[in-house]
Amino acid sequence: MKTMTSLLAAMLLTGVSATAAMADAVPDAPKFDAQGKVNLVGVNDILTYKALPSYNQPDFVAALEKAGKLPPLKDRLPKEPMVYKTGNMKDGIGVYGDVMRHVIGGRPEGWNYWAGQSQGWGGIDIGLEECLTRTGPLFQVKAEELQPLPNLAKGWEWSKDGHELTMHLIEGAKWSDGVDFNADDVMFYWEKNVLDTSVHPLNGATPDSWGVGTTLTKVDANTVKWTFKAAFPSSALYEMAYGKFCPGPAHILAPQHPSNSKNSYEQYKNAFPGTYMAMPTMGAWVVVDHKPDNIVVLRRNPYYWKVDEKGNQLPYLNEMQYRLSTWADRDVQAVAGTGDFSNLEQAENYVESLKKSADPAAPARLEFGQRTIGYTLDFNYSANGWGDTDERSVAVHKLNRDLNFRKAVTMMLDRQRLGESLVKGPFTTIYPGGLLAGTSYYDKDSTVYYPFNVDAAKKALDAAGLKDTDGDGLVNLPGGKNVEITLLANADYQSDKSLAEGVVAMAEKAGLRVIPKFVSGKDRDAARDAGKYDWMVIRQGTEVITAVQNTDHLAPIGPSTTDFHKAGADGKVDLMDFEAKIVDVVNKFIGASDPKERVDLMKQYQKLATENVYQAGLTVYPGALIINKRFSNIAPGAPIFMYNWAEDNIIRERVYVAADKQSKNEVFPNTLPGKPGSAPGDGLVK
Ligand code: BQZ
Ligand code: CA
Repeated sequence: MKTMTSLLAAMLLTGVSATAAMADAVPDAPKFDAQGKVNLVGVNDILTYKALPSYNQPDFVAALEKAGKLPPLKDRLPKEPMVYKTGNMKDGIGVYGDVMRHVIGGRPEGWNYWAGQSQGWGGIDIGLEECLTRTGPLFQVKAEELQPLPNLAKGWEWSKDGHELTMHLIEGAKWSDGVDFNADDVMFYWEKNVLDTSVHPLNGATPDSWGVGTTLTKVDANTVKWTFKAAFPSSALYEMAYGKFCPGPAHILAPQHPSNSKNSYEQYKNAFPGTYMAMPTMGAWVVVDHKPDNIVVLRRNPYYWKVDEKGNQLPYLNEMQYRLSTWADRDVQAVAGTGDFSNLEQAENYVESLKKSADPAAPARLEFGQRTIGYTLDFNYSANGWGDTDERSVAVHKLNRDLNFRKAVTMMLDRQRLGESLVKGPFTTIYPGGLLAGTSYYDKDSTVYYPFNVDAAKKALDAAGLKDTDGDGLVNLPGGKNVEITLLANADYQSDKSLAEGVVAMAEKAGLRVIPKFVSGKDRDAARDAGKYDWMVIRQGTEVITAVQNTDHLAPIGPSTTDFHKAGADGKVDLMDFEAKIVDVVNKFIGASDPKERVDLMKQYQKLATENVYQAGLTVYPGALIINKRFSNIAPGAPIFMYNWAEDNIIRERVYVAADKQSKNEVFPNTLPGKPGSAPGDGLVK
């Protein structure tokens, strides 16, 4: 296992990365072992659902209950709460108190997640949106037992033929305002936010996300039933986890929905602005204050439906804070100890962060995981009107659909140098595209790689019909002007900008003019979602790590499931031939239940995607989890990104700080959230 000092030493040694590859074989990545050792367990070792003889809560909450300011604890908890098993908690049963201070680069737009509003990312929405199943903690589940954890759905059973899945919801649980949670919340989300295609939930849920043709019906107050075209579709349960099936409070949302009011869809989306506090949640903490560009503060949810084996109602931490700053500042504050948490994911910050946290007296611990941060160069493939339709854009989108052109693009990229432009040493490695090396469904022999070769790239441009007809060193469209390509990248991350600048420079060398478009936060998301780009540098999602999560992002199995090819003006996705094969393979994978068949299908996906340069991989590297040392119950080896981000993976509701280590950083000590719609910092129960 690599220690901090040997990692630092390795970085000073240049030239450790792989030599130039033979054609087609993917070069072996420089060895990089994850630092933390994961303790693999079974699903039933983590949690269960049962009623306990008695329950406890923080003293200040008990005092507020005694003062009649909220109902008795036993009436706030469900019939059978979720119970975390002590055996799976690294430091055991915890104590109440303290706050976790996050620093994030996003900005809350409002609280209507179900209509596509971002809450600033960085763990805010992950904490607020509880989902039917849960997958973040699956990094610790042994392969033979791998399946999504129950969550709001506490159990389920398949019909004999596997086409129906009956799902049992937690009974008697309540939203943070005390209103019952039940199947009506699930059905409102499904019918009025997923099936209603005028609504676009954040994180991309579409009617096809659980398999084309899938339906969902209510059986009774605590039971819903899924019906699938395929038998025993294993992926479906993964898509019922974060970010696709996290139902919202129907009693608050439905009155604002266009089907029940005079609101337009835009008004429905904006019905719960950033100034609206205490939006009901099933999560462990509730928003009580929001100072724009400054901070978001959340206080513990007195109706939270999870406990430990001693009956202590979770969470242990009374408060969550999110400082509104930059993603880079998150790393700086975490290693300095003025912030408590960071997913170290921007390679530029690795040197400084490692140096600072190497000191035994450093306030935070830093632990690297395996390589799961992968970047690609994506092509907008729509030639039928998704995105810009001006002549120049359409011409470029058509070029993107030409394999010679894409081969030229992938061979003009020196991935070695792109990686090293971020950080030297054993971190980055060449990423051809497709599934990431070292992940469960990855197959090296099915991975095609076109090595860096500028001359070959120029030949391929020529084969795509692009010649420099006016001799200025840049290729022209047949009979026309120089080709000009817009390249979209997220301005909030230095890594994204550095990689985009690298692509621009390397394209120029091969005779291709590329114009970078750095756009921030929600505007970047909007440009991405509307296809307002020719090329895009983007950090890849869980689908290239797990294949089973966000599988619908791998190919346009529906009109709006991928970020790079959505339906055009005619409502259809103008699939390319190889792409139609990829769609077929991905649909089969979503519907398949036989593990062998699934492995084989992903080999087919990998071959088709890399051979056709579907998305041009750039580089891939490991991230590191930085957490302040005063926190307990952080599972060893928790990755920053796998099935989900670390803000889910570490199960924050069971993280605690020992009494003698607790800080005095709570902004609203001894208070509970007020009523939905309160003003920021107002109406708290005390
Ligand atoms: C982690 C994550 C938690 C979204 C976001 C952000 C958005 C994207 C992506 C990551 C941030 C952090 O990532 O970088 O470390 O905390 O929030 O949600 O990049 O702009 O749209 O997909 O997850
Ligand atoms: Ca020219």
